[in-house]
Amino acid sequence: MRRFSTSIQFSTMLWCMLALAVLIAPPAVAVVAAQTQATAGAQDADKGKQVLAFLPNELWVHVDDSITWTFVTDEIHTVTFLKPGQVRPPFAVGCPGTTPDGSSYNGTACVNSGPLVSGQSYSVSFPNPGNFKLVCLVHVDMTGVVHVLDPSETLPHDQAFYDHEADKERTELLSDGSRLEGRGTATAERTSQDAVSAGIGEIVATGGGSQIVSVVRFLPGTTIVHVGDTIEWTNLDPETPHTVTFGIEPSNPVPPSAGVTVDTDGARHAVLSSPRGNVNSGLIVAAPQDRRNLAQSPLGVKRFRLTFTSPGTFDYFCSLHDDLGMVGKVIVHP
Ligand SMILES: [Cu+2]
Repeated sequence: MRRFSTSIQFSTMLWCMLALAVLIAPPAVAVVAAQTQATAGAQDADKGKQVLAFLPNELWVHVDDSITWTFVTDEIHTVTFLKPGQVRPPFAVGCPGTTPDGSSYNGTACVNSGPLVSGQSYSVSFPNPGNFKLVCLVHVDMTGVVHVLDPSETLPHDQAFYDHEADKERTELLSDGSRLEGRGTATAERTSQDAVSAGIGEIVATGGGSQIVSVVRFLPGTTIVHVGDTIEWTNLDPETPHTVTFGIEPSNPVPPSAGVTVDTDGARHAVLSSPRGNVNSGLIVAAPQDRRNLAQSPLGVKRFRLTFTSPGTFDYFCSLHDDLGMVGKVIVHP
C-alpha cells in the first residue's frame, strides 16, 4: 500500500514537471518531417503495357523527410538505394535481403523494399543531405534520384507538382506503348508473313534517370502457317526478357529446352511435331548496354525459330509474363 501511494506521488510529480516544461518551453518552430508520395510502376487495363518507372523519378525533400512509394502493378518492382559503388545484386539477393518499411537511408548502408506488387507501399526517410540514386533491382533502366536538402534551403516543388509529373509521365509512356504495339505488329508483318514480335519496348530519359515502357504481348497474337513452315519470334524490347514456351511451363524458364539448336546467325531453333509437344526458347533478350572502360557485353539472343511438322492449333505463352496475359496461338494448316 505504501509503495503504491509513493508511486502515485512520484507520477503526479512527474506530470507536474512535464506540464511545467511544456509551459515554459519556447514556442515550437514547426519542424514537421514531410511525407512525399510517389508511385512505382503503372499498367493499362489489360496489363499488356507495363510502365517500368518511378513516377515521378526525381524528387526533392528536406533532411528527415520521408517518401512513400505506392505499388500499383501486377509486375514486381523494388525501391532500392544501394551503397555508393555497391555491385548491383540480383533482386532475389537484395541488399542482401530487405530492410523494413520506414527504413532510413543515410547514404552508406543499402535500403531495399524487396519485390512488391499492387496494394503494397514502402517508405524511406533521409537523415543526411545529398543526391541519392534510386533503383529497381528487377528492371535495370528503372532509375531515379532523391535530392535531400538542408532545411534552410527551399524545396523547388510541392506534392501537387509531383502528382502532375507522375500523371504526365505515366500518360506519355502508356501512349508510347500504344504506338510501339502498332510498330511491333507492323514490323513483324513487313519482315515475313511468319514473323512475330515477342514484346516491344523503349527506354526514355528524364532529368532524374530513365524509365521504360514494355509491351508484354506477342504481336500478332495469332499466326496462321502451313505444315513445314517456320515462325520467327524477335524480342524488340531493349531490356525486358521473354520466352516462347509451348506445353508445360518449365520450372526454370531461363535455359532453352533439350532439342533447341542454334542457327548459324545465332538465333535459337527447334522443331515441334505435335500440339502436345513441349518446347521452351529460353530467355530471348537484348544484350545490356555497354559501359565505357568495361568489357563489352556479348550479343544477346533476341530470336527464336520454330518449325511445325504437323497440323493443329498450338497455344503458347511467355513463362515470365503469362500472368500478365502474354499468350499466343499458332494455327498450322495441312
Ligand atoms: Cu514475357
